Amino acid sequence: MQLGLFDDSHETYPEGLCVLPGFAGQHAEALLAAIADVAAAAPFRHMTTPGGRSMSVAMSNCGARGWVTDAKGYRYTADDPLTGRPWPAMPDIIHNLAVAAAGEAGFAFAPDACLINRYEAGARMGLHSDADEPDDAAPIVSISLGLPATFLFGGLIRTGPTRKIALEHGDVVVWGGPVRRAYHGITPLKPGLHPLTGAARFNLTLRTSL
Ligand code: MD3
Ligand code: FE
Repeated sequence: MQLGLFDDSHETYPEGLCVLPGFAGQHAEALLAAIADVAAAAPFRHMTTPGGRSMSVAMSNCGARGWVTDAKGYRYTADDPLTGRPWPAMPDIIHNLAVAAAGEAGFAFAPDACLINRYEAGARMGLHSDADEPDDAAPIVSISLGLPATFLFGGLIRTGPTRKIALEHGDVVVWGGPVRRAYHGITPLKPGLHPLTGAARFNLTLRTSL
C-alpha cells in the first residue's frame, strides 16, 4: 500500500476488510518460484466466460480444487480441464502465508483452493461478487505480487458507489464477514516493469471452496 501525499492508510475500512501492507514482501521470491512451479504443471490460460468472452486475466490454480469458467459456467473442479490432471498441490509457502494473514485478521482459515491471476498491461477484472463458495463464514485472502493495481471496492449492490484501494507488491488483504460478498474489481493494469515479475502482476486468491 503506497504511503505518501495521498496516504489513505488511516482511512477506516469497512468491517471485515483487513489490509496488511507488505505482509508478503519478505517471501516474494519464494512465492513467485512457487507460482512458476504451479504454472509448469498447470499453465496460465485465458478462460472463457459463460457469455463467450475470453478473460483478459490469465489464470491457473493450485490446491485440492480450482476455480474455472467456460461455456457451462463458473465452478470449482478437482482436475485441470486443460491437462486432465488434478490441479497441482498448494505449495506450503502459499498456504502458510495465507493462514498467517487470516490469523492476523482473527480468522481460523483452511483454504483448499488457490486461484492464481496473471495480469499484463490492459488486463482487468470487471465488478463482480465472489459467489461460488457456499461458506459465508470463511474469509478470502489475497496476495498481490509485481506491478501495482487499482482495486475497486463496492458494496453489496453492483451499481452502488466504489472506492479505490492501491494494491502493491507484497500487500495481503483478508476479506471476511460483511465484505465477503461485496462487489469488487481491478481497473486495467498500467504497463510497467517490476524487478521480480517483469510486465506482470500476480494475484493469489485463497478460498475455502466447500
Ligand atoms: C473483496 N481477484 O479472483 S483479489 C478474483 O486482484 C478477484 O485478482 C482480484 O477478485 C485480483 O475473484 C481481487 C481481492 C479480492 C478477492 C475476493 C474478494 C477481494 C474481494 C471477495 C469479496 C470482497
Ligand atoms: Fe473476486
